[in-house]
Amino acid sequence: PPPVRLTDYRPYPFVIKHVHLDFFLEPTKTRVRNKMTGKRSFGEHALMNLDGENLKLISIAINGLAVPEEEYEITPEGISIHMPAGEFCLEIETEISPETNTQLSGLYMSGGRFCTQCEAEGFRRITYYPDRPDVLAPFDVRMEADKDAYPYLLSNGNPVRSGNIGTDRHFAIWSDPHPKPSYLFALVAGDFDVYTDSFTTMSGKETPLAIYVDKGDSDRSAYAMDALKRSMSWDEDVFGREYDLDVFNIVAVRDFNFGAMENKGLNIFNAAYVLADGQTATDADFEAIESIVAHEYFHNWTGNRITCRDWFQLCLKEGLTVYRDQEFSADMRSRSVTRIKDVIRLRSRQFAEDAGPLAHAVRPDEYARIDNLYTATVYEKGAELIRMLRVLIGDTAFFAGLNRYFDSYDGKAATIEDFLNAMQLSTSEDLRNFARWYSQSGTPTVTAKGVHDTIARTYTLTLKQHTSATPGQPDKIALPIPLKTALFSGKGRRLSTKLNGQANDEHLLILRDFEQDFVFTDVSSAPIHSLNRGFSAPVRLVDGLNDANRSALAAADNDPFAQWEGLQTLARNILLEMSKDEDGDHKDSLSAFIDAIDEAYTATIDDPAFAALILRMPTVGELILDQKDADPSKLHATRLKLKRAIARHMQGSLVATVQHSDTGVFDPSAAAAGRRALKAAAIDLLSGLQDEHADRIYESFLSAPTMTEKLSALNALANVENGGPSGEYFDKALLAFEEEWKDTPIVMDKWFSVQAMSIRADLRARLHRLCSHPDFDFKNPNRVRAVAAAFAMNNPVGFHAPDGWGYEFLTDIILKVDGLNPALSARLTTSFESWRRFSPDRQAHAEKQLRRLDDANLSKNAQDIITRALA
Ligand code: DPP
Ligand code: ZN
Repeated sequence: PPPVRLTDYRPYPFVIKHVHLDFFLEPTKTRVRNKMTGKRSFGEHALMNLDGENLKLISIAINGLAVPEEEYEITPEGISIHMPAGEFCLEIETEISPETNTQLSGLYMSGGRFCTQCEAEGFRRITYYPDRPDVLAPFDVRMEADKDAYPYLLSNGNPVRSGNIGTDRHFAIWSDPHPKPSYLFALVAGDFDVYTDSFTTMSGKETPLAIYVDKGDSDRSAYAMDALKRSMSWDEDVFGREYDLDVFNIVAVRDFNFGAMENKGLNIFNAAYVLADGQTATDADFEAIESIVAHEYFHNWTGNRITCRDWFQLCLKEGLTVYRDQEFSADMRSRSVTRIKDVIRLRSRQFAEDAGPLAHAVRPDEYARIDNLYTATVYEKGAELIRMLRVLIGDTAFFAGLNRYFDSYDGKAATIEDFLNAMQLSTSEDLRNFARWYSQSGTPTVTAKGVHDTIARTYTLTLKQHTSATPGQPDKIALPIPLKTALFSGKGRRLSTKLNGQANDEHLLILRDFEQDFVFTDVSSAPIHSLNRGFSAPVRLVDGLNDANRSALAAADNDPFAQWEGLQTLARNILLEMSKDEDGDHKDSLSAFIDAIDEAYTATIDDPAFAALILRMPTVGELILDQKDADPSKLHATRLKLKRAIARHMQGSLVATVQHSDTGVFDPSAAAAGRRALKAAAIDLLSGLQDEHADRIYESFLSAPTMTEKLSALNALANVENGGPSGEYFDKALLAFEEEWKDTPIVMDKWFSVQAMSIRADLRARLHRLCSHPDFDFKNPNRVRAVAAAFAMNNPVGFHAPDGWGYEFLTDIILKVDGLNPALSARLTTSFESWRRFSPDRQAHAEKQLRRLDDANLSKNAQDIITRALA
């Protein structure tokens, strides 16, 4: 099929003024009566096209009269109906089978309950409808179901009425006054425990809040509720945005393709991002819950009140909303630690995507399958563009522009152009070139070179930008790249210098051309430049410094991101140097590096979350980005060697850190999480000394008071390579873990994934055991991801095994999943995205498996990824 193109966009020729949906809920035979009123808005063609997929048509009537068969046609995409002139009331009745819907798109069953997922194109699997984001209508929904099996009946908007029908059945009616596109529709029916609270909005309206979870889980909803209330209040304080319905509901379901979904007034969440307490969730889980609850809530304005005209504009809501949730997390936690984690995620996921065959623009101009556009580029790079825009135009213009955007497009479906226009009207900075960031794919590399002139007392910084060709975009144009920059003396003192006559100790350089000189004046001695501070632009930087400069900066830089980045760059360099020359002893560079780490660690120990990041070495996945013909096993071995050297040197302080444990009640705060993160980093380093600390690590597992500590010990045991007591300890620990948590699926997902990420010699046999475990379920995305995605995305040593078994294992899983859930199989297939970066033997094995997939006649979603990967 031909791709969907942005230039083919045409407005829909009908307005839908109101939708009334009636659901008669039965697992295998649900009846849906859909009554739409509306009229033609332009044009004369009498045909109305509605989308529909897997629907059984029962009846169709216009203005109360049955439509004769020759007046409509069922098409592969839906239905075409001859419409009369003027206002119409179109009634369509269809039947669907939620129970057999394993794609988890549309109306389906999870754990015996009805639930929905409609973004992007799931609503057409519920009823015939113009299933596109630019058709907005108010919805009323009536649901009818068995009373005992489905005591709660929920939908969007406000509850209107409910009651009994005879003795066995009941109904509920909900009404959503805010016009919305169909992808924001939601329905839930089932039995739950409910955790309730309320929030009083800035205009004094008390709003009941509720979280619906599995029976027995309501205590574990407290943190999500707290995060929701903080989000509501933060959006009022920072963006002036208030909630707008009488109630707000969240439902947790176990079978879900996304993390969560922002349906108007009825968010549906993957249960993994709702339920948490100290016993069952790690600090990373708490952090994710906080940010996802916030993300979905923030969509109420950026996504729901103002939605997207078409799916090419996906970043309009996602990039902006990720930016908003990142800022929220930064305000709730440590700003610098949050920023570093965001950059780690961007670099490991988005930079990798941008560097391979799946690279695409933040706003692409064509796509084959919309489900495959929910990518790191649209989300994470999309967020970076908003952040960069704020740096470029300043806070005042940024917030003025956002308010203008909210005022101008509330209740409408907008485009990136609309958003940038609102911004442009609020700033004197010309944003025309900035728009290029949305259309050009690939990560720019900025190369820096500085020359000091002692006599003129100037420092000339020459910056160049280059972006490599990406699929469909062989030639690149220059982008405006804002780089926060400071100069330091050789002794590590920050210099106040002049640029364009302005004196400052930090300057904003905007690199607009392919090459540009920036001349700093009043620079008495040769400085060291610190560039892209705070990661002000999403670029790769070749800094033009030597390692001595970087060590000096690492010790002196007052920008925490720059300090951390300096050490990461040193680590990357030494790792690449060591892996190039395996037999060399690299004594001098090693000891200089370890001193720098030790010094930074000691200096930051009062901020444990930050100190933990200092101890973190670049992952194999990150190192691969800098390589051709990469050999992950070798990079892993090198990385282990480096970790071992650090552990040897810092053993005393690492052991002391491991022995520390907070006492008393569990505290999910960022400060307490930081202490546990540091402990985990220390355990991880000590595990590099193979079995030397096995007893200590096992003991730490046994006595762990929190899931974070339990899992960090388990991870450490998983990553001691061979033989020795660690192996026995690992298996003993796994048995104990399984015994304790076998009835708690979200916790058992961790048990599956810690094994899938292990690098022990028995990995392959272990993976096969996991897939035949009685609790393994190809229909449950969390469980499949716990094994397959954990392995393919977080275990580069195993996945890229030189004889190709890792590729074959993943391929076998994709082949089994595809018939059940194409969105999931396509997602797993993206693990092949970097296959051309690896050594020739690995490439041959990967290609063989991609060809196998290509020959298997898979879903359109999976085929789209396979075709692009092989192109
Ligand atoms: N539920 C997904 C998200 O919030 C898609 N909108 O990003
Ligand atoms: Zn989102």
